[in-house]
This record gives sequence, structure tokens and C-alpha cells, in this order.
Amino acid sequence: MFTILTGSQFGDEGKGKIVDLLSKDYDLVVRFQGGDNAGHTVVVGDDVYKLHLIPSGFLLDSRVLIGPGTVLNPEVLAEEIDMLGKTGVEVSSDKLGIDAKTSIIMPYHVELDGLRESSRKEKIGTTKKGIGFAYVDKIARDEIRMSDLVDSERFMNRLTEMAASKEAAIRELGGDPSIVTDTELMDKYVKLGQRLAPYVTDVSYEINEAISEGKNVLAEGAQGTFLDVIHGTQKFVTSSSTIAGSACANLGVGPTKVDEVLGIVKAYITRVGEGPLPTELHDEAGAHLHDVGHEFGTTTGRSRRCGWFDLPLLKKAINLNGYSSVALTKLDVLSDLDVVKVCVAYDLNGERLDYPPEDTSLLSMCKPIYEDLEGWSDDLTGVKSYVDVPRAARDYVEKLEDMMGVPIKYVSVGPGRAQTFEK
Ligand code: 2SA
Ligand code: GDP
Ligand code: MG
Repeated sequence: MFTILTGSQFGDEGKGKIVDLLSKDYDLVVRFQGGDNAGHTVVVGDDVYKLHLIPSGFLLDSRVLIGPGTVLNPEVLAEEIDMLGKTGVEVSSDKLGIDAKTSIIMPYHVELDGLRESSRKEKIGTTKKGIGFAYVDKIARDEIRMSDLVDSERFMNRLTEMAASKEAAIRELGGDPSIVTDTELMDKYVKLGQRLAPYVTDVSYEINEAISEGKNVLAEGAQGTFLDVIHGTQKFVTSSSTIAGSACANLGVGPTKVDEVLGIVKAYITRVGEGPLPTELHDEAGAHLHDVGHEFGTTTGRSRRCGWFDLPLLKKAINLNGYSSVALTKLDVLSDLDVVKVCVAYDLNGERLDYPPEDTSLLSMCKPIYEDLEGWSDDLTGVKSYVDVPRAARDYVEKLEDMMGVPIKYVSVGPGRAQTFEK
């Protein structure tokens, strides 16, 4: 079975938690896009793992893979392997594989990201991890790949070939170009290449073999649908394609192999970084969602913007991903609100829209039209099954399911594994 899981909103829907939970049924769990801009949280008992690169299925028996469509900072990966090692989770080459074609994030990508973001009048709010610049190099065919990194001679040749243009780019943005050929950094990368060499693999081959042997494969998306570089809210997007179809292209698995597409849907909406968020709240309800939901970026610690559930965006996410089912997360966060609102349509200059306009600047002009639902005061974090969810909360869940037209398969009421049940 081949399942693709993606975030349906702007990321941070709780993908990491759901992947950890599902991973017991999967032989392979695979990242297909993005890099260490992602931050996925897995909570097991008192242990909290905040991972950026290693797929969230690392705790159980699945083998975890990093696909060729990702951009990989080897230093961050080595730190994650060490961090997990210290907590007793050994990440050997039997456990983790990295595709030979994976693009490497170099220190100059990180530098350029920071410089470019500071120079922008209208910011994107990137994570400054060098993601965009690493993808630019991939598309321009100027990238350094995993297969280069693990061979010091090839790595140094490739870096030498690239150095002048990277130095010029940094200089143009007012930065210090010495970082490009800094000997300490180069030594560090050569050593990282040697260390990571045993992990190199062919991800497409592994996945296709696994599927043909009847094994189960889970593709784990990072960020969310509206951060997609093609279909998101340009220019306020990340530099990879985050929607379900991207998993096939980025992993080298044919669309005929897909069995299930699971959307992770937060019971409200958040966004970190700039860009339109039609239901954004600046009132007490917004503060409630932020504080009770602990809405801070997992990678940067930035405050996440919060708003009510946005149905027009969800309708578009369902089209873009073709969800066969969804997992509704963070329902517990909505407890103790007198009224829970759902944005059912937008008002754009007096016209009612049931679906988001394709142009980002028009989306930013949309005003939400809300339907009010009764709130509930019961704490949901201890609820173990759907029948025990209080009636007003069930009405909310069922209203969302009805409006989305996609079955809600799982409901999550807390960060822990046990705080999830099937609907
Ligand atoms: P980038 O760094 O080039 O990918 O930034 C471009 C936009 O994409 C947004 N972005 C994210 N949005 C939500 N979550 C992400 N991961 C972290 C998390 C974010 C954090 O789990 O909380 O810690 O700040 C993520 N990664 C990228 C980013 O905010 C820009 O709007
Ligand atoms: P991801 O990027 O989609 O993997 O999500 P993040 O890990 O960045 O952010 C989701 C946050 O919400 C994490 O801190 C999770 O531990 C937490 N979380 C996940 N599901 C739930 C839930 O149902 N309720 C609550 N209260 N927290 C949750
Ligand atoms: Mg996250």
C-alpha cells in the first residue's frame, strides 16, 4: 500500500504526530520535499522529539528515507542523528537512507537566504535555512548532490566550479563572500560526507520494490498545501511542491501506485511567516487559539498567526490533493470558547465566493463570512473514543466533515499518541 500524507493548510497541522502514530503499519516512511525548514513534533510520554529532516516514523520499526526532491543540510541531519542516539534511538544505515540525488544545502545557501530576506521590502518570512536558494541551484543544475558530498574530490571540484558565482551573489546582496570557500566549513562538509556515506541509497528503487512486494509505504509531506510553490499563496510560499501529487514526482513512484491520500487538517488555522490568512484573529479568541494551542514555530520559535477554520481554503486543498480521508487535529484547543466560528465563504468587494480566488492579492482582500456554532467547555484531552466527545464538539466535527465532503478518519485531541481516536 502506498499512502501520501500532506498538510492541508499552511503547515504545522500535526503531521509529525499522525505519522508517528501510523508508522506502526508502514515498512517505509519517506520525506519527499522541503528541508530543515520543516519542524515536526512527536510526543511519546514525557519525551518530545522536534525533528526537521528525519521522517517522523523513526521511533518504531519502519525504515525512514529522505528522497531526492528534498534539500538536505548535512550538519542538521548529523545533529539529529546524534540527538536521537543520546535518547537511545540508534539511527544506523539500516534505519535511514538518503537518496544519492538529494541536493545539499551549503553554507552559502543559508547566507543568501538571510541576506535576501533582509533586503526584501515586502518580506516572505522564510525560516532562513537556505531552502529557496538550494532549490534555485537544483533547478539551475548548479546543485551539489549527496553523491558529490560523499566523495571529497568530487565535492571539492564541484565547489570550486561554483565558487565564483556564489561569491558574486553574496557580494551583490552586501554579504561577506569568504564563507563560500572557508576552509573550516569545507573540512566540516568533507567530514560530514564521510560520515553520511553509508546512508546513501536509491529511494525510488526501494519504494517501488517495497510496493511490488506488498509492503506499506507512507510519504510524509512537510509544510502545507498553501505553501506549495506552484499552487500556494505566491510569493508567500516555500520553494517546493507540498501537495500530494508532488510525492509521486519527487519520489519516482507512478500515480497508479497511490492507494490513499490522507490530509491533516487542524480544527482551526495557523500560519507562520507572511502572506494572506483571511480568518486571522487579533482578538481574545485568537489569543486563546495561540496560547492553548502553543502555536510557536517548531524550527524558528516564531509566533504562529491563528484564525478560524477556513472552508474555502479547505475546498481548494481537497481539490489540489485529492484527499481520500482526513485527520482532524487539535480539536481540544477549541474547548472553553463560547462560540466557535467557521468561515464558510468570502466576501470580495461585495461578491460572495465559496472558493478562494486564484490570485494571491485577491485572496488577501477576501473578508470571511462566518457561521457560528455553539462552543463547549469540556476538556477533550482525556477523551479516548468518538462517542465520548461532547455533543457540541461532535456537531462541529460533523459539520466540518459534511462541508468538506471527505470522511474524517481520525480525530486528535492532544499531542500524545493515546490522544487520537478513529471517528
Ligand atoms: P522557507 O524557509 O523558504 O521554506 O520559507 C518560506 C515560507 O514557508 C513557510 N514555512 C513554514 N510554515 C510552517 N511551518 C514550517 N515549519 C516550521 C514549523 C516553521 C517555523 O514547524 O513551525 O519554525 O517557523 C515552515 N517552513 C517554512 C515560512 O514561514 C515562509 O512563509
Ligand atoms: P507538523 O509540522 O504538521 O508536523 O506540526 P508541528 O509539530 O510543527 O506542530 C504541531 C504541534 O501541535 C506540535 O507541538 C504537536 O505536538 C501538537 N499537536 C499535534 N496534535 C495535537 C492535538 O491534537 N492537540 C494538541 N493540543 N496539540 C497537538
Ligand atoms: Mg511544523
